[in-house]
Amino acid sequence: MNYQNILFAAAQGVARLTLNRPDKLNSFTGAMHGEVADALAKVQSDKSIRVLVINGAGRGFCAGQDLADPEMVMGDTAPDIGDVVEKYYKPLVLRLQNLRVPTVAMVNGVAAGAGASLALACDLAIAGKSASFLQAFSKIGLSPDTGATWFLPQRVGMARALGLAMLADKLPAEKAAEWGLIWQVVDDDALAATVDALAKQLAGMPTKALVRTRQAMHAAPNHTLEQQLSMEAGFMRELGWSHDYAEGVAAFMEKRPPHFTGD
Ligand code: T3D
Repeated sequence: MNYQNILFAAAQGVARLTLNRPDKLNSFTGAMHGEVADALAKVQSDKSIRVLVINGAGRGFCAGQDLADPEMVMGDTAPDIGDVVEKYYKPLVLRLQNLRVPTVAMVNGVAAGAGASLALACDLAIAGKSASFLQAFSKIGLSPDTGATWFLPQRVGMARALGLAMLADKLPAEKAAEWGLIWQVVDDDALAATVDALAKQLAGMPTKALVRTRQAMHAAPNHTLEQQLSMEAGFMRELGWSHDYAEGVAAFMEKRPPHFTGD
């Protein structure tokens, strides 16, 4: 596929997906969704990729749905926004959650609407100090989507989640980190280097263990303690037979750094 709305490249185990509609703050069109889905399929099938970094071109991360996208513009009949969510945003979150590698959102500017949700759907979100998170939905008469109602209350608690979503105030990156919405905030000019170092670190880690960690953490709210303990045991059983576990233990015993392959 020839990408017009994103940039995608992979090298040394790190895949980088850049939302590339800077003039429109990288807001999502149907075409961009198709390209993102194609790039995520590449990540899923290319075993040399060990981590995915998502960022936005220009001054923003992503402003959510492009409100001028022909698919969304009101004609004689109102569009079915539920269909748009089912067709694009729900699969996007599920693809990210089921991705076989860890994911990092490099939030270089405003993340609004589904753009904020996209950052939250990644495993680790790192933002520059000038970035912000905006639950823009109520400003246009909608309720949050793309998993925002799932991720927000789990990370910041119900009081803050409801305040953010109902009032649609911009949450500055530093407060987002303070509240536990994102992993880290750094100076704007340190963002690229910080994310590069993190991506390199993740690309050298035991990939399957990281992904099982994500899955277990996200499954917990819907499980009883007993169900969660069983899930943990299942993952430990599987990982216990992995190359990376054998390597991790051998490296520990031999007092040397491990060489994880993701197998
Ligand atoms: O279809 C559905 O609705 C279902 C799916 C919903 C998921 C959603 O994401 S709903 C939420 C959609 N997003 C928004 O409502 C955010 C709208 N944007 C804003 O509120 C502001 O742009 C920001 C707060 C994000 C940034 O403000 P600011 O002042 O830094 O930038 P700006 O001047 O508003 O935007 C710069 C340009 O990007 C501008 O274009 P122009 O006038 O220079 O040609 C603006 O129109 C464009 N832009 C920003 N966001 C969007 C957008 N164009 C289309 N859609 C956008 N979402």
